[in-house]
Amino acid sequence: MNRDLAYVALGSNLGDPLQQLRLAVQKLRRLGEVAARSSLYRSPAQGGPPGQPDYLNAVVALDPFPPYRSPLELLGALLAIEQEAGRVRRIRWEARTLDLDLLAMGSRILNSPELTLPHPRMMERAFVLAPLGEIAPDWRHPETGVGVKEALISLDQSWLERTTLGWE
Ligand code: PH2
Ligand code: MG
Ligand code: MG
Repeated sequence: MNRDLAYVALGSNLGDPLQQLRLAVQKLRRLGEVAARSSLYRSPAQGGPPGQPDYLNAVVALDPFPPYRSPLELLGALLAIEQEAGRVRRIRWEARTLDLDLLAMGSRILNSPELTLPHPRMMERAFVLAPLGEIAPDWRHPETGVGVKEALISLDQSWLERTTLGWE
C-alpha cells in the first residue's frame, strides 16, 4: 500500500462517547475514504483534572480526498468536526465531547507551530497504540524506526479495555 494514509485517533469522555465516536466517523467520510477502523477501547482518563468520566478511544485509517492531502488542511477539517461536536477548550486534557488527533500521515515528519507529525505523545499512549496496532500492525515511527507493537509491549495496558461495542 503506497497511499499516504492518515491515522486519526478519536477520543471522547463527555456526552455519550459512543455516539460521539460513531458520528465522528460518519463525518470523517467527508474528508476521505475510511479504510480501516479499530475496535473501541475504554480507559480511565490519563492525566488532566481528576474525577473525569472514562474515555472511549479508537483509531481510523483515512485515505484523504485531494483537498485534505496536506496535513494542515486535514488538521483544519478535524478541528472543525471537533467544533461541531461542541468541543470546549479551557484546561489541558480536560473532559471533552470529541478529540480528533492526527497521529501520522504517510511517513511525513513535520515540526511546525500548528502541528507535529507523528503526534509527539503517541508512542507513550497505550490508548493510541493498541487501536493503531490493530489496524496498522506494521506501522513504524518514521524518525525513530520504533514499531507500534514494539512500543506497546513496553507499556502498562492493564487499565485499557478493548470493548465489544460496534460502530453501527
Ligand atoms: N486524551 C488526552 C489525555 N488523556 N486519556 C485517555 N484514556 N484517553 C484519551 O484520549 C486521552 C486521555 C489528551 O488528548
Ligand atoms: Mg488528544
Ligand atoms: Mg487533540
